[in-house]
Amino acid sequence: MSHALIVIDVQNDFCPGGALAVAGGNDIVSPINALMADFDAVILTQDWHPAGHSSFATTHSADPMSVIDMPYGPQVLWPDHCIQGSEGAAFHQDLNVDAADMIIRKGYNPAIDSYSAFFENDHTTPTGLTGYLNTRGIDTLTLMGLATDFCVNYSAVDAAKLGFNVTVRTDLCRAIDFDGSLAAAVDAMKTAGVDVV
Ligand code: VGL
Ligand code: ZN
Repeated sequence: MSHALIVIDVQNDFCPGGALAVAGGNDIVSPINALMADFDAVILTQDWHPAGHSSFATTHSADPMSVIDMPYGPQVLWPDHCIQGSEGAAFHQDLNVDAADMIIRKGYNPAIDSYSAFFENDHTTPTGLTGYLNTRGIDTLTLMGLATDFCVNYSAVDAAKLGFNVTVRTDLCRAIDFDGSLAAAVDAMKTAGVDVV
């Protein structure tokens, strides 16, 4: 059994002061760093959107947090966030990025959002992470990071569907919790067979 830690989107824009701030997002950084040495591999994800991304409310002249129908299904429209190369897209300054074996970026396709570390929101286009984990013989994953109800949730559900043993450490996640999204996410993860602790 080879066990990877996957740290989801611990980036400035998801921390207090950021464009899509998640309350308490910065509180999880030190405890995440402290866990890294316990794993066979450490993987970080980085939300990485081009300016004018289709998940941005400004792109559609719509209100942030409104929902539109995209060809792949409903899409929440977010404030502009995690624009490639910006300070908001950078990892939190205290995150131990040097400990990462692998950094996987997602959301770079202008037409499709990508909450999950495994597939874009069409649930079809792969990011390549599955191949990376499989070729390294990793079968067990512990996930944490931001935000519980979006990128952590989608990543955990996809990982479980792909056959990995998946644990989500909710104490080391923080949620956006918009319109019941946190409760729905916990349900979805449990239904998919994720160990939500
Ligand atoms: C996320 C909304 C938009 C996340 C990313 O990291 O959970 N949420 N982009
Ligand atoms: Zn995003």
